[in-house]
Amino acid sequence: MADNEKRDKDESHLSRRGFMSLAGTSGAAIGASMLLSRSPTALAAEPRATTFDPGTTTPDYPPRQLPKPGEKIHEFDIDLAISVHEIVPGVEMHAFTYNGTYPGPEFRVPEGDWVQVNFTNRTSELHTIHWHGVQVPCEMDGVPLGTQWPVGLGQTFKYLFRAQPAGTHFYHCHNMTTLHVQAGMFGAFIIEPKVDPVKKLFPYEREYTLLLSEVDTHLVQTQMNDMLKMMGQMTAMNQSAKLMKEMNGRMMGWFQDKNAFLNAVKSGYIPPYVSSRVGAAKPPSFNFFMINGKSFPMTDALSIRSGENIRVRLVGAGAMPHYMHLHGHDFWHVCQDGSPLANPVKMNTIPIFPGTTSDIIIQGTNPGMWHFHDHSDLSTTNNGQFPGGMMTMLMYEDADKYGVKVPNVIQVSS
Ligand SMILES: [Cu+2]
Repeated sequence: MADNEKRDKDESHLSRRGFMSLAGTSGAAIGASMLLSRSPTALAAEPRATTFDPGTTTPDYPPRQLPKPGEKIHEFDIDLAISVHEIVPGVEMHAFTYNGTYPGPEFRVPEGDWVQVNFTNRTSELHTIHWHGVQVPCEMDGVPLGTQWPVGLGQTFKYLFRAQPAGTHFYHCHNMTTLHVQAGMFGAFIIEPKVDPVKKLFPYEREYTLLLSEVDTHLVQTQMNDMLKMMGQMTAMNQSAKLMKEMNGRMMGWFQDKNAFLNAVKSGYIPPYVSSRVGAAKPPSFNFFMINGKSFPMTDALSIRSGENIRVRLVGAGAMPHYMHLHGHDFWHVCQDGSPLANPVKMNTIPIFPGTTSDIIIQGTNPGMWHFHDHSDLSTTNNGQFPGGMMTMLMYEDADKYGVKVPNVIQVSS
């Protein structure tokens, strides 16, 4: 953190209210309504998640504690660089990648253990990491200018926090989030519970994590080029501390508070949403829809055997809702935003809203090859062509044994 704190003191009093308000999501409300809609019976092993007790959102460990001498710390290095990512053959994009992969690596930590992530930025853009759903101390929340200075070229920020609460969570960049998440800055963060009520109820061996997201490849290409050009110039000019100080305010669009912003507008400052300094100011028009960074037919299938339970962790990592539908089966919705549900809900289509995670259990009850896909027809296309996008297959490894006879072909056009 030291590097980030060394900047000018008077820059550190910027208003945090605007940034903090971005942190709220509708996820908690969705989870709560699902919890309340069922009687608290089935998952008695996790009573904290099953009753309406105002205390149940209290973290198990005080978030502002620090590790005591001798306590184990899981240490991870994350390097952010620019890599080429292939969504489907013929479609490559430049991406911001955590440790070179799109999405970033999946991290798994036991509940209650300490985590230290050494995040090094090797691009000229500014970045952070936000630990979505994790009850970290405020300074570790990764909101640029809200809780920390964004991490610049060549800088390392050490994120230190305790892994809580248990469940399926994720991490992502919180600087220029619309662009940087599309460019690949997200990954799964799984906190493994001491006792897993889901495993107790539905014994399983295999599990899969599916990060759902989408990208406007044209917008990412244009904006990344423009931003890198601008940031490259700023980095080159950053030889003078005085110049950087002026640029922070005037060029970056950072203000001490609302009044400073209003005064700047009165004296001629044009906000970027009125007239962008870097490329066209327009919202994304998504053309590729991905599971773990790949679109159909390059998505990985889910393997299952008859009689087996598999756990699937679904993460709404992008900006659009998705409606994951499984053919030929019902499945059990067992966790929302990491927390086990009071009573699992049986369904065949589950909405995954941005910022939410849902865990489901699929039971191997109908041998065959089955589509599992976003039921929004928009999202089962590649650049407007069906089939493609957010689609994968549930594949029974023992389908032959049951006499299943279906054509096994890869389709990229109909
Ligand atoms: Cu970023």
